[in-house]
Amino acid sequence: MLKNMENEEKEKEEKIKNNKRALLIALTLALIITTVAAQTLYNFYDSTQACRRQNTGTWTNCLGIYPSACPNDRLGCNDGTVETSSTTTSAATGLNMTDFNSSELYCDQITYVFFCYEWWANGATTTCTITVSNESGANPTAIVATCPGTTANPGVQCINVTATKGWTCENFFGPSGQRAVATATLYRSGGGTRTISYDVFAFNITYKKAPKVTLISPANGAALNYPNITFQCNGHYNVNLANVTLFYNYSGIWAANETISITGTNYTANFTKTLNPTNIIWNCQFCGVDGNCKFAPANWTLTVIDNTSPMINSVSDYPDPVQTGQNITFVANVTDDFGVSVVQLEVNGTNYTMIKNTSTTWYYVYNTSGLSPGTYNYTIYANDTSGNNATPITGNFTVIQTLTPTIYTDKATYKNCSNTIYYKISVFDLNDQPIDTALTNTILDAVNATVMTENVNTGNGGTGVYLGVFPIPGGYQSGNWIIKAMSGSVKGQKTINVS
Ligand SMILES: [Ca+2]
Ligand SMILES: [Ca+2]
Ligand SMILES: [Ca+2]
Ligand SMILES: [Ca+2]
Repeated sequence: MLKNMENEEKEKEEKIKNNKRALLIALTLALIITTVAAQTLYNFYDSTQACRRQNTGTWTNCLGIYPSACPNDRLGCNDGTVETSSTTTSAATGLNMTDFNSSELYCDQITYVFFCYEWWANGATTTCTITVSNESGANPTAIVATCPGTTANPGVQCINVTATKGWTCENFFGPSGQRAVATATLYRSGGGTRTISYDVFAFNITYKKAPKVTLISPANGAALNYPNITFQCNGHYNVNLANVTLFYNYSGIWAANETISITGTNYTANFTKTLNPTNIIWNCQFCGVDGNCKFAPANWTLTVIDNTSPMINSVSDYPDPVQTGQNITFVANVTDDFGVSVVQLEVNGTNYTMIKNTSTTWYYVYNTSGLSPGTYNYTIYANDTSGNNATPITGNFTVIQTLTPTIYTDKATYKNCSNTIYYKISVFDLNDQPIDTALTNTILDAVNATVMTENVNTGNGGTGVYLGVFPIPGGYQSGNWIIKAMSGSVKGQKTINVS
């Protein structure tokens, strides 16, 4: 029977206050203040589910109605409404009571258990016991061995039986489990009928509540071959939930990773994380607005594996053909589900480590000085952070002989003459290949600044001879002059002297 709710509320508040006071003192005294989860205590008063009485050695139904409220429940309230049992012989009499509340789903921990009773007999009794069991009646432990008096005096007695049994929430709460049972057994002393009256025969439990937490996915022990993983868990409570936190040891240390503020009494949380291959354990902690927090009963394990090879999506090389001594740049596009570790280029029997440019692009600039004209194969290799190898990709490129425009001048030294110099330059392709020629005569001053450009010829498709005339600006009448000839990326230059 539930006690008057108002009184229960007051007692609950008083216990909370005392609890907070004790906590404050403990924290003040402690040199090192660690995290102390706020826990609210709850009281549970007898919710008798079943009652049987023993009359002259035979078990039979009780007088009251169980479960029900007082006074139909005759055992839960100190109200003078009593159960009775009797014996007319030397056979035993007594009472057997089972006590639980299946609708309370959020008991987290039993804090205290008291057994309260008030009984009396109409005459002398002997060999009296009250036992308690946390196994639905099995393995009872005697907590009372004193026979009742013949009046109600001294009133309700409560015995602290917290340490008598290893009480669990299931003994008193939830849909199923081994239940708490109390049993009285008495015998008459002398002759005649002995009737025993029981006004109170009940457990009184103080317990802590917490949300119920369930881990949903990835399933315990899962091995997943992808980096983006959603951890899903559910919490429910009889008061609103405040937040849920994902905990795991991904960094090597068990720690909170992310907390989500939530509302309502039932919440399914999703935490999506990008992980590297690893073995982790994880759990979710839900907290109610009453400050009570709870993890799922057991951590789950997860193995993140990478057994998928990286992909070399494309390779390129430029310029191709490349002239001897010039650079050729190799580019590879490589992707992986977790991460590309190394991309290598093999040219002419030597491996070169390519350089990461973007998340998927790797390059290497290779100088062809060591290569004779000809066609060469190259191969790109890649592996990921778990050591999986990509299928190599092969390409080729051609090295051609260097084309250096050769500059001929008609004189070794030029004389300044009225600030005008006549010059004659010839440019030849050594292989007599068609080339796009851009011939410039660029005069550089002492600080390497261009002072004049003229006589540009392009696209004649072959070798040629170019003649030009240029004036020399004031202040630059003498010194070394550089003439440059360019053909694509190939260039030649020559220095002439003006005196
Ligand atoms: Ca009473
Ligand atoms: Ca009563
Ligand atoms: Ca991979
Ligand atoms: Ca090529």
